[in-house]
Amino acid sequence: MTYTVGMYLADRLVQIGLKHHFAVAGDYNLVLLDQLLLNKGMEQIYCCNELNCGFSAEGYARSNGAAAAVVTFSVGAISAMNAIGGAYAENLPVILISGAPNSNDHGTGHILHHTTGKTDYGYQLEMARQVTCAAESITDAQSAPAKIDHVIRTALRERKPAYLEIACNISSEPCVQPGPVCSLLAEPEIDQTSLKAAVDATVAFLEKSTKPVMLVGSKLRAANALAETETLADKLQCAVTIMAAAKGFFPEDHAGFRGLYWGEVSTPGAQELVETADALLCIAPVFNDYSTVGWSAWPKGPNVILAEPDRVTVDGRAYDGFTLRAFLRALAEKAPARPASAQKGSVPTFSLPATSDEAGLTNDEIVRHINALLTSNTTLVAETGDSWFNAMRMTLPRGARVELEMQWGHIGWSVPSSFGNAWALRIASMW
Ligand SMILES: Cc1ncc(C[n+]2csc(CCOP(=O)(O)OP(=O)(O)O)c2C)c(N)n1
Repeated sequence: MTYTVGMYLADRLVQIGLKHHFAVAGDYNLVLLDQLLLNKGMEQIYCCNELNCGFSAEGYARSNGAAAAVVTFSVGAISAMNAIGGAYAENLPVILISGAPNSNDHGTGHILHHTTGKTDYGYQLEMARQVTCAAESITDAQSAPAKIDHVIRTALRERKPAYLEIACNISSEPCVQPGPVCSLLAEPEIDQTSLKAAVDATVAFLEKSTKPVMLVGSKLRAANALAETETLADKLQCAVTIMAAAKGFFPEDHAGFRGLYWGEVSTPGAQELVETADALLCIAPVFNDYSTVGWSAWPKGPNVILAEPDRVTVDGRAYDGFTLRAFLRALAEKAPARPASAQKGSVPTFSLPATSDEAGLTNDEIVRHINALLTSNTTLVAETGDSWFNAMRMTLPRGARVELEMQWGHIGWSVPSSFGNAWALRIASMW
């Protein structure tokens, strides 16, 4: 059998760990979908519309690390772009793959169905560039491998969605086969000089402090540094607080865990801890209007150490050229023990009013009953709106996961995202 562009794409998706891709068919991607189906390493999960398809891939990426959604041109892809904007906001590498007009149609003045009626078909690529970290249009088989690899590599490195459109006559064109995957998955190179300087400056800063506090933010999972953060907490022995969008990103049974910091709506004691810390180590935070409670709870100033996915700012100096994961790992080796901030009090929670057999179906009762159902295997997906606040009131057993979409905040996201997430967890439970 001739090896084709579609087969190349399928092999690459399987190589980066996809066991499924999400799809809605249309004239522009029919041949591509058939090519993808030839690969037995990956199942096609069919969706009822493209917005759901995009959100299913978004949910899959939450548990699997990456995902793909395959849609038809314009009438499909433009619907999916809302979910891709969400994946951008939430730092999830979802590859949006759209079928596209026949390469022979370009420049003919042909008006094609499903398009806006323009005879220049480049508008979708232009739109996609605004919500992805890399976007390519494939109109010939020869350049397909480089474009596919560029898009996938960039998405994995940046933890952002990326976009590919493939002319409908090109998916079944002959193509070279891909090499091994390690080149796509390789960890970025680390500037050891900069890393050492950042770690030394942070250690010096922490050594001068008596009651540092850690604040865990929502970009931590995308930075692949959940375990490293816990190891650092073990070493520092200080109080650890989480931001709302990072619920579940730090184990709540950890000796240092001291609750949710959300300004005025923090769990009891957490606001005072964070706002009186003489060193506040903010790890992968997103400070937006929600998380700062309308800019009233935005940690800033000389006490703040800002450890972001691509840079660390401490004591008036910025360091880059290494990953957050590498920084936290190196910091944990040298960090001093600073237990003072964690010594006072028990782990705080939002209190619920006493229940009774006659209690009605109130928010309090819903929180109580759902919380009682949570186990270390649960993934709790909290829909945009009131559910966010209910999720914050839950106490999580170790291992329980919470999914939130607090940056994008699309109502209706939770059902398709849960669907995709469940497919990914099905793989994990089969391993
Ligand atoms: C796609 C989208 N459209 C509009 C909004 C604006 N919006 C925010 S909350 C909300 C109402 C949500 O009502 P409901 O789903 O009942 O949530 P709850 O009352 O539990 O917060 C709307 C329309 C949004 N967040 N997302």
